[in-house]
Parts: sequence; C-alpha cells; structure tokens
Amino acid sequence: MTGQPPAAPGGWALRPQTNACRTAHDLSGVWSFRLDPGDEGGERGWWRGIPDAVPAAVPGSWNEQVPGARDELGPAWYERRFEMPPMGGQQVAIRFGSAVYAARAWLNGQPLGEHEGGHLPFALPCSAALATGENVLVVRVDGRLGRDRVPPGLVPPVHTHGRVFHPDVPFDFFPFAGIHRRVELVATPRHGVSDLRLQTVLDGGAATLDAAVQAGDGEVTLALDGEPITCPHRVERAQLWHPDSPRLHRLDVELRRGGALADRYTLRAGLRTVAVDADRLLLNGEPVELRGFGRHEDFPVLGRGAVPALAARDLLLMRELGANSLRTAHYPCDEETLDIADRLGLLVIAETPAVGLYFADADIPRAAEDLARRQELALRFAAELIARDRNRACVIAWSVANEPRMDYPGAAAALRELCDAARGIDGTRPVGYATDLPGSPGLEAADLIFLNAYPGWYTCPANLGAAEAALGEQLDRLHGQHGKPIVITEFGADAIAGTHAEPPSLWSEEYQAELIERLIRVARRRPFVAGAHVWAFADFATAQATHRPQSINFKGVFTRERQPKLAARRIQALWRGQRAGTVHDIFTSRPQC
Ligand code: GCB
Repeated sequence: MTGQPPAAPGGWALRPQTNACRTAHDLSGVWSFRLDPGDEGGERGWWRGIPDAVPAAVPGSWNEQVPGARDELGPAWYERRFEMPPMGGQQVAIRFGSAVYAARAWLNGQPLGEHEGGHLPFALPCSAALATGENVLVVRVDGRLGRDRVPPGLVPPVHTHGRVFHPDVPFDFFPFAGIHRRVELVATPRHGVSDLRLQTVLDGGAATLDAAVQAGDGEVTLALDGEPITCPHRVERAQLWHPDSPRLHRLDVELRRGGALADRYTLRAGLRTVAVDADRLLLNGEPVELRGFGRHEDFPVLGRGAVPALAARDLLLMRELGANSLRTAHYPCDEETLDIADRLGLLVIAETPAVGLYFADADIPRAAEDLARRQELALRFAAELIARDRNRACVIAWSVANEPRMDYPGAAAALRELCDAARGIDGTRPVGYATDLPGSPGLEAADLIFLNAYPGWYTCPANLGAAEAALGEQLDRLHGQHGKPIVITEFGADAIAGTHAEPPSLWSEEYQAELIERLIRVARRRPFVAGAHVWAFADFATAQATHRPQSINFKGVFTRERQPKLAARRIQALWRGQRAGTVHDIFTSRPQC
C-alpha cells in the first residue's frame, strides 16, 4: 500500500454499501412536497415539518411530476418520515446522490447542513439528531438560477449566442430541479475505511495494481477476487478491462483492530490504463476509437430523476448500436449508470456541471464577485466529481467544462486552472473541456481536444457536401495547430421522428442519418481523431425558445421515449460493420464476477 490519499471533499468519497460492517438504508419513495415560491417556509418553521404537502417521488424532478410546477425552480420543501433502522451505535449520515441546485436539511428540527451544486453527492452527519422512534427529515431545495452559480443562469444574451430561453438559462436543456438521486441513511464504523484510490500500471502482459487506503488505526488487508494481496500487486497475464471484455475484479478492503473486523469495503475494479501519446488516445497501450453519444439524463415525468431501468435501457441500446463510449453531458451522471458502463465496457468521458461558463459581465453589478465565485464552484465541482468517480474503470477522461465562452479575456487562464486542478488530483486520466470555439486560446491546457461542431446544421445548413468539407478542414487545422488527439464530442442534426424527406432536408430523419454517417466517415479517415460522439443519444427537454419546437432538442438518435429514428439503424450498420459485437456477446463471452 503506498501512501494515504488526502481526504475527499465532504468525506463522502466512498459510495454507501451494506455489508457486515456498514448499512445503507434507502429512503427513496413517496415523500411529501411543497413549492415555496415566496420563500416563506423558513420563517414559518417548515423545517420542523411541512403543512399542506402533496405526495412526490424521490428520486425525481418536480417540474414534470407536480402539476403546475413546470417552470418553478423553487425553493421547494420535501419531507420524509422514517423509523430508525438498527444502526448499532455507528456514525450515521444522510447521503444525497444529487439535489439540484442547493439543498439544506433538518432532522427532527435540527439543522444538518447544506450543499451547493447538483449532480454530485453529499453526506450530512446526523447521529446527534436521530431519534429512536419516528424521524422527520425535511429538505429545502433551491433550483433557482443565478450568475453566481454553476451552471450559471440569468446570463446576459451577449454570452449566450443571443439565444433566449424561458426559464432563462444559458444552456440547452431544461433546468430540472429536485432531489434527483437516491437518498440513503448510511451507518459506518467510527474510524473506519474512509477513502480508497486505485491505480494500474501495465508492463507487458502483466498489470500492477496499487491501492492507497485511508483508514483509522488498525491493520488494513486487501483481497483480490478472494485472494489476499499486498500492494503494489502484480497480476501476471492480466485480463485487462476493455470494451470487448470488461473484466471486473472484486477488491475487498478490511480493517482489523485487535484481531476483530472493524470495517470492510468492497469495490469492483478493472485493470486498465488510459494515456495520450502525441496525437493518439491509448487504452491499455493501444489506440482506441471512441464511438458513442452524448447523453442527457432526461425522460418524461421523471425529468432528471434517476431510474436505473432507463440507464440500463440506454446503455444496452448504445452497445446494440455498436457504441463503446459516452459523455455524461453536461453534468456527472448517476452512479448506477457508471455501474452499468463498467459492466458493459463503455468508455465514459465524465463531465462536471460547468456548462455555460462565461468570463465577463461588463455593466452588471457584482460581475467580478460572480465570476470569481463561478470559478471557485467549477474547481470545487471538478474535485467532487473526481473524488466520486476516480476508481471507475469506465471513466477514461475528465471534461472540466462544456462550451465555456473562450472568446473572452481571462477564459484561457480560467480553463488552464481547471485543467491543472483536475490533473493535479488525478494524474491517471487525460483532461479536457468540450469547446465550440477551438480557434480561441485555451486548448494548450487540455491533454486532448473535445470538439463540438455542427457543420450541416448551425453552419452550412442543408449542405451535406459543404458540411463534410468544413469538418475535414477544421479537424486538419486543429491537428496541425495542436498535434493532440481530437474527440468530436458533439455533432448532429435535429430530426423530428416521423418527418421524412427525399432528397434529405433539414429536420427529416433522412437528413440526420445522412449527415451523421458522412461526418463519421470524415472523422474516421483521420487517425488522430480518437472518436466521435453523436449529439445526442435521445431527444431531451429544453427550456422554451423559438428555435426549440415543442421545447425539445430533437438531435436524439432515439426519441425522448427511446424509439429509434432512421439514424439509429444507419449508425448501427456503420459501427457494427467495423466490429461485430452484440449485447448478447458481451454477456456470454466474458467471465462473470
Ligand atoms: C451544443 C451544446 C449542447 C446543445 C447542442 C445543440 O453545442 O453543447 O448542449 O444541446 O449544441 O443541439 O445545440
């Protein structure tokens, strides 16, 4: 074992689990809910319990769930009553997988704490407030937008390509609010295992696994697939984790005090490396081509509420199409989605919630303070994301922002700080940010280029030949300038399912399918293009805008209900033609663990 990792922010780095030493008690279900647009609940003492509430599901966004709440961003109040399960005198916390955007919680009227930032977990210690009988948990969730938040809202249109949405967001997805992921009552041993960091190094056919464990006093032991090991541990003829054979190992960490078991933590670990070598992206030392999608967490009624069935369906469909990769645009995805990606061998670009960053507010009061706060939050959220996901085999790169306004002074320095910070925390994965402005300064700070480009849609619309030429020229230029691998993290076209046109024209399924196929071929002719992610996997809800009919972004290859458009079949033929591999093969060809 080499070294103790520094403590993770919030102390929640280890995801809850239930075993002989730990308990994770799921509080998901039907909670009580009440909007508070006048922000009066605090004064009225709702933290003790909320009057006149309606039932609402957690996880779930309130916007499409509660009638009349669609455009309400809060604050809103949630209440959950529960009997205390046996917790055996351990330290207890309530762990939220994600509350968008800011949350404050009380247990039996006592304040537990608060957290800012959606799509990332936080744990609030609650041992002192827990009652042996019935407990009343109250959570105030504030999804309102602001220039001092990340992602920001209420941004002057000069920073939003002139696009105006209602609600007023500078990004192209609906600002769903609520408790979006699982809430758990978590009991862990005092002075137990508090963090764990894995790293793999390859040497010929062997892999060396290193593990840094942070734990209280006592003797720490490790076992890999049931066999005791000491780290660094060399595995001869290692079965590496790879999209074709996503082999996961079971790693058990045990802490003993005076011979007695004091704590245990179990992780599924894959042995694999990721690196950038000149203009190539390498997985296990070999160049890899990312074939996949950007994916939003979005579904009717659920909003952004996490439902593992949806994640399983989406990721299985991706494999069915021959994809091996996805980007969690534009925020960290649910942890159960990563469980599925780990098992299916999907290579994940994990993105922070820093979408819509901008770097100037000429004539607005508090502009400098807001800008400094956005950067502080972007740094904090990157650290929280890495602390959560750093042991994931499936996560192969960090994206520290989506489409920051790089055409403003100060942007390049801010992005350098974000990239350097991410690399400083985790030196085992490449770091970048998705950009639509690759001509502006900033890309020097990235290990690889994540390019968002819409030839054939926002530029040279309806002109397929011009789109191919434009993408080819842009890729060659960027390669010439930077000599780094390029992943096209977004490209595509809106298609309204059922709209057909021959010859292909804008908004038709034929045009979308044809454009995607042609642009994938352009990318594939260039070995320095490490992959292409179609935007998007499925249609998704946006705020209202004149350029978003039905408040939907129709660039999905599937509809919002997950029915395929023509492009799905075309992509499947293209990607599966290269490497035949079906979901069935994945389940039958690899060792189960
Ligand atoms: C982009 C954004 C993405 C949008 C997409 C579009 O560049 O990164 O959030 O949804 O374009 O469809 O306009």
